[in-house]
Amino acid sequence: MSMKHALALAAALCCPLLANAHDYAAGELHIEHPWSREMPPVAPTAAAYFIVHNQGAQADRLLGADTPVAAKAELHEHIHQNGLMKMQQVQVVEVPGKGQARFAPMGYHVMLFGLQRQFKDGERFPLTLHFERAGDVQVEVAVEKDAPAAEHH
Ligand SMILES: [Cu+2]
Repeated sequence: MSMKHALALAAALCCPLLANAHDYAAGELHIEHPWSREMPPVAPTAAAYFIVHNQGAQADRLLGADTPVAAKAELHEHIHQNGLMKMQQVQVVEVPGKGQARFAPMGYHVMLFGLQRQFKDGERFPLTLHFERAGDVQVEVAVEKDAPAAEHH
């Protein structure tokens, strides 16, 4: 392989990693960077995170989600109870008007059960979010080893 070809290949490999942040628009909603943490191959579940921004004045509500890669997807929250962290299913997550709903580790998440297989760092899988007003929004969830930088603040 010539030097020129090697450089072109390096560039082709570099850019999908740099263009890692991705987002989706649906009506007044903006869904920022859906991602999931890479799990061990034997893990029975995985969780998806994202931030829903609502630019409209009216609130919307996330009613549920589904994906072809898992048997079941549920909306979950983490709660403190008797000094323990546990998670439980919630029926809806409100996205306030001119506000946002954050899905992040130790908070709201979309819990995936019965995965066909665990995905690896760098892979993506489809997820459909069902909103009361905005309707169905299909996003791609980026699988990452570590939480994106935005999650640290
Ligand atoms: Cu959960």
